[in-house]
Amino acid sequence: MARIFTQHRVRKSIPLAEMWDLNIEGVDVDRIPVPCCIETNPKLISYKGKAMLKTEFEAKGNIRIEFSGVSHTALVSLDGKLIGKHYGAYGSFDYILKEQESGSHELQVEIDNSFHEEASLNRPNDYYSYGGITRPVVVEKLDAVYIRQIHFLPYMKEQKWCGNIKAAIVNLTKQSQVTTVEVELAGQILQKEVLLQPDEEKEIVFEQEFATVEAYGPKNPKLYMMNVTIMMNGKIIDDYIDRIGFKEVSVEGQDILINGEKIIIKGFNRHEDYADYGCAVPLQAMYLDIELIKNMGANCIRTSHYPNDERFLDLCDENGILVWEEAHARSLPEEAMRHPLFMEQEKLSIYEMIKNHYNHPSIFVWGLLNESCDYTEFGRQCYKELIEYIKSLDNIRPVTYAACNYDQEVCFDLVDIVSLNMYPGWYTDKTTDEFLVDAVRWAESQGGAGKPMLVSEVGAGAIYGFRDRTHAKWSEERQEELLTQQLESILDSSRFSGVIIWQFCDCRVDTEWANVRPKTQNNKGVVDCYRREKLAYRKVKEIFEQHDR
Ligand code: ADA
Repeated sequence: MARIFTQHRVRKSIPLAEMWDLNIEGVDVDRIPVPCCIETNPKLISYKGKAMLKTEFEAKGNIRIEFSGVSHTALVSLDGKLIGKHYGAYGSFDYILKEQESGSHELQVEIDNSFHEEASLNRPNDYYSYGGITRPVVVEKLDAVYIRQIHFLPYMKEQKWCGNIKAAIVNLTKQSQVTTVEVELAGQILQKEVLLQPDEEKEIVFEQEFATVEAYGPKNPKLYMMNVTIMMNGKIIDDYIDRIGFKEVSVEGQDILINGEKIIIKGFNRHEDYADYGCAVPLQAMYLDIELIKNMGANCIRTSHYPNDERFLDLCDENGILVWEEAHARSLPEEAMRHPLFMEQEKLSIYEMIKNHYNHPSIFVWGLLNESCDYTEFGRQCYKELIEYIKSLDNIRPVTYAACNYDQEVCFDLVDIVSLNMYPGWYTDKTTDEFLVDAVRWAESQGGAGKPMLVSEVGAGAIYGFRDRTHAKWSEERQEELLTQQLESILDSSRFSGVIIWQFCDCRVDTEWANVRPKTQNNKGVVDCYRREKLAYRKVKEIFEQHDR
């Protein structure tokens, strides 16, 4: 997996070219970087359809090919043979290929970013469905046995930190293998002898007390390297390094607690979108975003409306920025949730998100189905099934979803935190205070009584550079004015555990939204798509720093 730290010292990754061949029928393009959005090429700036990407690499024996993000439908072939099909632009997926012949191998990926029949989560929307291999690809050499996954769960017992470590190891051979699995963490070494049958996968569990470690939190983002190795015949044949933190998140009455301490969320919704690079946001731009968000005194990011690049989560971990990570979906009406593939594809997005991102200490809540059909019996069944599915993969972190159907909601009883999107002064003349009173009434009367409440979206639009003394709509002055009213009211309310501003940066939207989106962008960022600050930037900084409760 592409991370911002070294994840393997023993397991070797096979170098891949940075430029791949590109073939699109009828379009005169032949090369593209990976990762990259195809829309970065001016000839493809609004292209919707199929594209073929190809590269070669040298390898032999067992290999693992991992894609961290292909948008949004991928057909993957090796040496002309189909090895898999994947749908979902924001999830990591991998293939294990055994005993490959020594020599050059051709990797081919046919991508499709059109709103085709089988893409239940991609529909014309208030963000852009880019195309391409938009996140890094890694090819690794594997030995006879490898570590598929490590999950770390920290918890407090009798005032001492403990850790539950689950290692999934896989025997790739037709013989049984005797191995030693070792975990090194915070100065402790844990070992277990493991016998694996041919082709067997086994989960090895370690429980351990870590009495001397420091807690992880926004003010002290203390990370520990967890190094897991497999030894066979006295030789280390595989390793897996991850960064973890000792943190507990819980919900108590109306409060969200981190390590038993009440937290007030001051955050931003952030789309993965950077001007000409689209959703293939370079690490440098991710780094800039974190610095700008930190500089405003924010302590949280919501990954609206899909799981993010793992390198971004790594940056959040080390900067103590809390993360609401969300499975892929935005504003699906009942008819979309009745799509025959919807449930399967939404579950895949959830599965890949939690399986791959489980260890990130920055993640404090899982989200799903932003502003979707949470007001009908059918919709409720979907929410119920999906929230239970999330809980089956992680029964520790709270779950929430961002609602906007107010007095129609029938799903607040299913979540741990009640979250509402509202745009007082922008989409409605209601004041923020009036909205908050209504919100509490809706929550209290529709299954969310006594639960923590968050304003998961609030904001206003502004076109960068449009300044106006009359504070006309779309002016930076109007945005600043509205955000000031909204944030002051929400952060002064003791009933709410915080606010997440819509949004950090302007982002491209699908052409079908052009009529309601100047510049075919969602312009509610406090910075524009080039990260140029609007007037609201400094105002938010002032308000967030004032409200340091
Ligand atoms: C919604 C939605 C966001 C965005 C926002 C807006 O609440 O969740 O994706 O569309 O409104 O700008 O209107």
